[in-house]
Amino acid sequence: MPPLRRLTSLSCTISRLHRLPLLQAAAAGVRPSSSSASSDQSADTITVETSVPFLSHKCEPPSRVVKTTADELLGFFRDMARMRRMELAADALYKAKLVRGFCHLYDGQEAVGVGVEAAITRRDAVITAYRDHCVFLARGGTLVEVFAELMGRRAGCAKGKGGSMHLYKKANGFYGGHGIVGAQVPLGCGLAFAQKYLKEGTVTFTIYGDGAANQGQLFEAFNIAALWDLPVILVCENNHYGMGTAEWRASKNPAYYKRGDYVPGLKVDGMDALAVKQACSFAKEHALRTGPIILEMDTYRYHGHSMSDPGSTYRTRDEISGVRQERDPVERIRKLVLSHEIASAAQLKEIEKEVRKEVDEAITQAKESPMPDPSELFTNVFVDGCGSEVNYFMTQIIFPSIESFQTTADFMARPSESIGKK
Ligand SMILES: Cc1ncc(C[n+]2csc(CCOP(=O)(O)OP(=O)(O)O)c2C)c(N)n1
Ligand SMILES: [Mg+2]
Repeated sequence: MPPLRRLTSLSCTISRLHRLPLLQAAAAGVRPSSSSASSDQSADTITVETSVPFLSHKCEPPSRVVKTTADELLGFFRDMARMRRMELAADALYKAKLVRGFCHLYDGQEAVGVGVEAAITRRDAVITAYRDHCVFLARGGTLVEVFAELMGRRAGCAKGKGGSMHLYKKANGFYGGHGIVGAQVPLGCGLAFAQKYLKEGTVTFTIYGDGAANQGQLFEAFNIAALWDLPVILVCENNHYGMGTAEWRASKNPAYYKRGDYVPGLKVDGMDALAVKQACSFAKEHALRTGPIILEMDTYRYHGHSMSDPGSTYRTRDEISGVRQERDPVERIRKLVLSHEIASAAQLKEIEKEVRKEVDEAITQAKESPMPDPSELFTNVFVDGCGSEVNYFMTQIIFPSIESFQTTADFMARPSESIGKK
């Protein structure tokens, strides 16, 4: 069972819930279409129409009517609330100087993370850029692994050596976390090539931004992916800004779902987790049958580009608060849960309280994890036996204060207390 669809204690009690008046559903701004009231409501199918129609390029769009369940909606709510809380906590840790280096937050974009995951399995692959914390969590990474990695500690998913931009969990099909804008797109096509070559029947989702969408390497990757019918889904997370640059300043044609020319595409409301799920299921099927497809996710980031960007110099505060009010992905699911009488407002608050506690506990645990041992300095740099050996000259140039050694093996053989001392 995909972990994002787990049962919560709430789903056992929903049938006893007081039915909300219909007016309340209307006030919530969502249109419930059908839900049957049986004794096991958590498993019943609920159908919901996507917030806006899909726009398509060279393909027939999927239906706007999405099937879901009470369980799935509650799972989306909990998972997105956890992501939101984690990102706010990461912001605070950064400001407290416990996180150093780069840090790019995902709050606002959570529906893409959970929606992609809801449509695929862990045998499928996902690869993304540096805005990776929540994608890692969606792929089954833990809060402790994220916070420890951000703080450079051993319990991090990359042993504290990668940091915010390089979260990784190969066992769950998550291939990073990449800092070079756009570079993950050809890498993702390479993963899809391997999947096809090995006849795995799986696909790769390679996620990039609207800024990255203007890079030459993407078009080269589209070409090969289309030529070889690779099972790759090219997900453009269009949050409408690059690094302090609005999309209209950087893109002659901001219809990113059409930018693959001969590659079909769909434009999706990336603030609507159910629309994302629907589009990703459709795209997975398409990619396995026919080859690449682009999904442009229309989304928004609330924070600045990274921690050094206040995020308010190239856009107005009104724009940001308008998106929060009208399109927030967590609030959308809250309204659906309430309008379908799946849980009460108080129960959803309780979930948020539980999530806050989970995040606080994870931070405490991450802080208790030690820093990496100095002997780890040159491990995991190259695949064993496939890369250059770290040698005397490199260490003398880059780390002149570190004791000289001839090969990695010599270095590794040193007692760790002696490392760092001449
Ligand atoms: C090849 C390369 N060029 C420039 C940068 C600096 N840079 C980092 S993020 C970024 C903007 C990318 O924006 P977008 O693709 O929209 O992604 P978002 O940050 O909005 O998620 C730039 C120019 C980089 N990391 N790599
Ligand atoms: Mg962007």
